[in-house]
Amino acid sequence: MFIHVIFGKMVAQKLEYIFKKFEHKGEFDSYEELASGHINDTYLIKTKKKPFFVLQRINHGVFKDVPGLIENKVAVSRHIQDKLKDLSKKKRKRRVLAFAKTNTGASYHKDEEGNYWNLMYFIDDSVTYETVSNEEIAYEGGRLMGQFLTLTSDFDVSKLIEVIPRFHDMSFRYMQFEEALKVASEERLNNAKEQIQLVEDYKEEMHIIQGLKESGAIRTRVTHNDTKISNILFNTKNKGLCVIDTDTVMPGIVHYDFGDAIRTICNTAAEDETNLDLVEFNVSYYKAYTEGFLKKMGPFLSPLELKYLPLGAKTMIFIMALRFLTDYLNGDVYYKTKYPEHNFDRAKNQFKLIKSFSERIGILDK
Ligand code: GN1
Ligand code: MG
Repeated sequence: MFIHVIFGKMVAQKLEYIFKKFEHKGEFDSYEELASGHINDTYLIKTKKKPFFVLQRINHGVFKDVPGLIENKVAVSRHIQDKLKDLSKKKRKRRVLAFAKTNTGASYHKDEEGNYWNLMYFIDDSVTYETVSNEEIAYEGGRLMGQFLTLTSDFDVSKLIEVIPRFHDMSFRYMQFEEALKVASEERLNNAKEQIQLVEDYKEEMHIIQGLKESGAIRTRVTHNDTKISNILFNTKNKGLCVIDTDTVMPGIVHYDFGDAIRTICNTAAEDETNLDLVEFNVSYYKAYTEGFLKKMGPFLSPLELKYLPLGAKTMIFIMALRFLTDYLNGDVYYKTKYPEHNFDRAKNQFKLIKSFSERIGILDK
């Protein structure tokens, strides 16, 4: 308890120190860790008088070019702010992330230990979910993601850096998996026998979308690349407000964003639920999400992009299963974990979801 108090005070002092490096009128009062992400450290900074802020330490082990990443997300936010200029200032502030500048006019602060920090304005009276509990939320999630893609559709994609090269590239992820098989412990290889076989079973089908991307049949556009439900902000009446966590905004294809959202929205349980009986693919949420998504994005899609959306969903569930499994085999070096089998449990969860997806939807068109 005592150690906790001291540690909490040290963290508060550090966060206050960093917070003061940015230009704003806020006076630091307290902080809360927002612990749902697997990569960065994110804190809600409560000030004596609102607005509150979100202070984030970007993991520079994972993201090799943090200044480039921050440039990406600030530029995309500005673009959206511009597109929403007909809204009142008050409304606009709730629809798109706004970043604070440092006292020296930069978009990030690099501290003495080499850590990179960025600061955003917190959007008040908002909620996020780890799972979806009704169709309205699924629909709104789809509408908001579709809107994000339409608002960024005229952004020059060549201006964005690839924050993690080949992020959703199946051959790259498969190659990493093969490397992990070579270094994994006997124990973990043995535990994961069944899942390793599943990777082989699905492998061919799971490369189809990438083939279409590489052949140029499916176009590259600005995509978010981490569209899980917890990255969609809702107001207290469950209306979609704003897409958050834009760290991975970079060139991609529509299937990445459609699919990654489906992966979490249609899972009846959270991503790391260990009771696999609770993990099912909810088809009515799929329909609701797709309806909301296409309401915005439909006119922007080619017939081929449209045709491959269901396979995009299956592929994104698979790629996460593969990445969690790979990290488990590597000895948990990438994702934050809370216990030794955490990555393995996440992988099993995603494999169960693919199975349920296949039973309940199948691939409509190949
Ligand atoms: C990671 O850190 P977080 O939670 O925003 C990961 C995503 C995964 C997600 C799984 C840079 O995102 O690709 O979908 O975990 N981000 C990175 O929950 O690897
Ligand atoms: Mg993320």
